[in-house]
Amino acid sequence: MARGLLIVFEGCDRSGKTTQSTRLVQALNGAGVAAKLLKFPDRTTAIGTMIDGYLQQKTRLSDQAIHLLFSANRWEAMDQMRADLESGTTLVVDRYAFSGVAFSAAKKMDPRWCRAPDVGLAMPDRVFFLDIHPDDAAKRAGFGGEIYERREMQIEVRAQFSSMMDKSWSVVDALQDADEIHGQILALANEALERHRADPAPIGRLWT
Ligand code: NYM
Ligand code: MG
Repeated sequence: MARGLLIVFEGCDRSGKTTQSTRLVQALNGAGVAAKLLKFPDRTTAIGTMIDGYLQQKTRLSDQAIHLLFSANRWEAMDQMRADLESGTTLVVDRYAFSGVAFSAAKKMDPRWCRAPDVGLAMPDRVFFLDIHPDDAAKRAGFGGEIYERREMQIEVRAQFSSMMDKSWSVVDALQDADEIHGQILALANEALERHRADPAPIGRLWT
């Protein structure tokens, strides 16, 4: 049996990643594809609780400490993720190490330092980037509730994401109707799954 694919959603805050990643997993499961939804930060773990306190501005941490906690929160999930991928389950992940680099580098931290703690994580097969201008995101309900949800920060984060894109990324216009976005992403995901079934690649590439 072919391994599962690692599919990641990235984007600025309020771009619709949670909605779209949830819908993608539902659609894949409905079509008989084994797929599981994951989210980073995973706020349910002990490390995730510390991250949540920081994001909600209840606790303060240095830029370096919070960066490393976000990375540790991915590492604590990695063994299970690898086991799932190897047993044929496709993983759909709401944010990943790209968010780690984009948000920290947007605070003027050294991008090379920011990439380092994630070195060795499984590299995604496909990344869907939900693109929204921060002025439009700011109009959406809930924007501004957490620490990084400020216009200037989001503009810098968006630029950081742009600098990380390669051919495994698809940029999707997040201002479109949710059904339209879902249709586009499902088509892209099915295409990737079909290609993988025809020519299964092992879990190879690692984060560098
Ligand atoms: N975030 C998320 C980071 O700064 N670094 C990371 O490694 C990850 C995964 O956390 N503003 C930031 C991006 C968001 C915030 O994410 C919470 P979400 O998806 O809103 O729960
Ligand atoms: Mg958020």
